[in-house]
This record gives sequence, structure tokens and C-alpha cells, in this order.
Amino acid sequence: MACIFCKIIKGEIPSLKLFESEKTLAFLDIGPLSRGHSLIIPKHHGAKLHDIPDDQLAEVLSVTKKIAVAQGVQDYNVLQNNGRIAHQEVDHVHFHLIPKPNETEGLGIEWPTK
Ligand code: D5M
Repeated sequence: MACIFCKIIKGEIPSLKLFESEKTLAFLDIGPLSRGHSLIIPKHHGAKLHDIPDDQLAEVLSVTKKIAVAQGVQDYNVLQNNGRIAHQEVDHVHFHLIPKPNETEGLGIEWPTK
């Protein structure tokens, strides 16, 4: 299995997990656009949105909402790319949750300093 996100699901490569259930995994993005930038993925492998069963998609969106609430940010982007022209790099469906914190908001999650 060459899919890097399937390897993360299987624990074959490390990730900083935020949430895991039977259908869904959330972890911090390795190249965060802001502090707390996370990825929420269905465990079902599929490259594009239309490859994923509805029940898996529903849970992914619900988990995305819960993480946004848990992070305590009011302003954030949810982004999901399909295909190279649309800037998709990893061919396993993933939703980006990108906080846009201001100085008074706390995320409670730290990306480790190098
Ligand atoms: O975004 C793909 C995203 O996947 C990009 O923001 C980096 C992230 N990425 C790639 N490899 C890893 C690992 N190993 N851990 C965490 N995050 C990772 P796209 O929408 O496909 O352009």
C-alpha cells in the first residue's frame, strides 16, 4: 500500500493524532499553514470526494466541526482539494482544518518545535 495516509491509519508512519474512530482519523498537518492546522480523513481509501461513502463523509465533517470547537477558534477555513489542478498532493481524501487564530484565542494544541 503506497498511500501515505493509509500508512498513518495503520500506524506504519507516525502522526500526531487528534481523534480516531472506526471510520475517521484526524491528525496535525506536517506542514501547517497556521498553528493547529489539522487533517481529517475517512479511513476508507479513496482519492476524491466522490469515491467516499456518504456515511464516512458525514462523520468526517462532524469530526471537523468538533475539532474546531475543541481548538476554540472562531475563524477557520475548511478546505478539500480534488485532483492535481485543484492542488491535491495526497490521493486519499482529506479535509484541511486551518485555524485563523487571533492573539486572544488559545488552540490548546502545539505543533512540536524542531
Ligand atoms: O494536502 C496534503 C497535505 O498533507 C499537506 O498539507 C501536507 C500533508 N501531509 C503530507 N504528508 C503528511 C504526513 N506524513 N503527516 C501529516 N501531514 C502530511 P493536499 O490537499 O493534498 O494538497
